[in-house]
Amino acid sequence: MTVAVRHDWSKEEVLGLFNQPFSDLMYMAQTIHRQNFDPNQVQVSTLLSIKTGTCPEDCKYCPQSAHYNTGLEKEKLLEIERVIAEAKVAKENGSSRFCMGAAWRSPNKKNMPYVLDMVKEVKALGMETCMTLGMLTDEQASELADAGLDYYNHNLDTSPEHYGEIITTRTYQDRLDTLANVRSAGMKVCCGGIVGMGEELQDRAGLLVQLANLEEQPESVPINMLVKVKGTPLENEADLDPFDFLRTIAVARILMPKSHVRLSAGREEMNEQMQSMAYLAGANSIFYGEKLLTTPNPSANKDMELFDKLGIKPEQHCVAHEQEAAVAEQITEAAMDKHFYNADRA
Ligand code: SAM
Ligand code: DTB
Ligand code: SF4
Repeated sequence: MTVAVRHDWSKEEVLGLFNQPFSDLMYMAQTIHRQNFDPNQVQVSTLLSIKTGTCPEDCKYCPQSAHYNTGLEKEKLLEIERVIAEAKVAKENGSSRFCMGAAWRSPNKKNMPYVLDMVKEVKALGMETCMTLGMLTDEQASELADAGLDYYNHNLDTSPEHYGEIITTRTYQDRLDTLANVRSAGMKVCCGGIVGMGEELQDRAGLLVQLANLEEQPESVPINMLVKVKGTPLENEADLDPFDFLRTIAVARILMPKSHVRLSAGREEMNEQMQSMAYLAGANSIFYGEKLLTTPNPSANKDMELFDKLGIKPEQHCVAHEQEAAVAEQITEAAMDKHFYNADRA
C-alpha cells in the first residue's frame, strides 16, 4: 500500500498528532510503519569518532565543544588504517553502515583528501558509508559524493525558535544550506535532532515539521535523547518524560513514512521495555556498538539479546536490496516481454 509523503505539514496539525491519546498515536504510527517497512527489521549502524574534541562551535549539549570543560580526551584525525580496522570489526558484528564523525565546524582543505580516502576504503569493504563533519560547501559535498559517500549526517537539532538557546556559532539557515548542498550532490540525507534539551512540545513539533517539509524528506532521521555530559551547560537539564520521547518517535514515523527513524543517542539510559516501545512507535534504526562518538551505548550483546526477545533481525545491507530489486525488475521485464511477444503472435 502506498502512503503519500506530504511536505505541507502545519505545526497545529502536528501538535494534534502529538496530543492524541497514547494508544491511538501508537496505533497510527504502527499502521503506517507496517505499510512501509518490515516491522521486524532494524537497520544497524556503527559510529566512530575520527577526530575528537576541541571543536570551535558552542553547541550546549556537546562534550566535544572547546567552550566547555568536560575532561574529554582529545584526538587528532585518526590514521586511515585505524578507521579501516574499526570498520571491519563493525562489519563482522553485523553493522551495515559505518558512520564517521568529526568535531569540526567544517572540514578544511588539508583534511579533505584523508576523509575522501576513508570513504573509498570503507566502501571497498562492502559497507554503506556515512559521515558527519559539520558544514559543507557545495564543492566539498560533490567531492564526498564522488568518493562514494552514501549518507551525510547533519542535524537541525531543534526547532528554529529554540535553536538560539542551544547554539550561537552557526545559524539554522547554515544547517539548511549544508543539507541543500548534500542533496544537490546526490547523497542521501541523515538529519534529525535532540530532545530533552529543555524545549517545549511546540519545539519538538517544530523540529519535525521542518524535517518533514524539506523538499525531499531525509532518508534517515535520528532522534537523539540528550546525553547529559558533565561540564556541558545542559548537564543538569530535567529528564524528558519517556512518553514524550515515544510520542516524538511516533510522530516522526507518521510524518516521514518512508524514512528510517533512528532510536539514536540516549539508549544507554533506556530499559528494554522503553526501547521496545520505541520500535513499536516506528523506530527502525539504531547505533550499534558500545560507544557513540564519545559516550557509552549499550553493548552489541545486549542489543542482540533484545532483538532475539523481540524477534527483530538486523536489516541487510542496502546494496543487497538494490541488487535484489534489480534482479526482480529484470525478471519482471523478461516476463512482460514474453507476455507481449506471445500476445503479439496470438
Ligand atoms: N561536528 C559535526 C556537527 O555537529 O555538525 C558532527 C558531529 S556532532 C557530534 C553530530 C550530532 O551529534 C549533533 O548534531 C547532535 O545532534 C548529536 N549530539 C552531540 N552531542 C550529543 C549529546 N550529548 N546528546 C545527544 N546528541 C548529541
Ligand atoms: C546523531 O544524530 N547522533 C550521533 C550521530 N548523529 C553522529 C551522535 C550522538 C553523539 C552523542 C554524544 C557523544 O557520544 O559524543
Ligand atoms: Fe562541534 Fe558538532 Fe559538537 Fe557542535 S555538535 S560542538 S559542531 S562536534
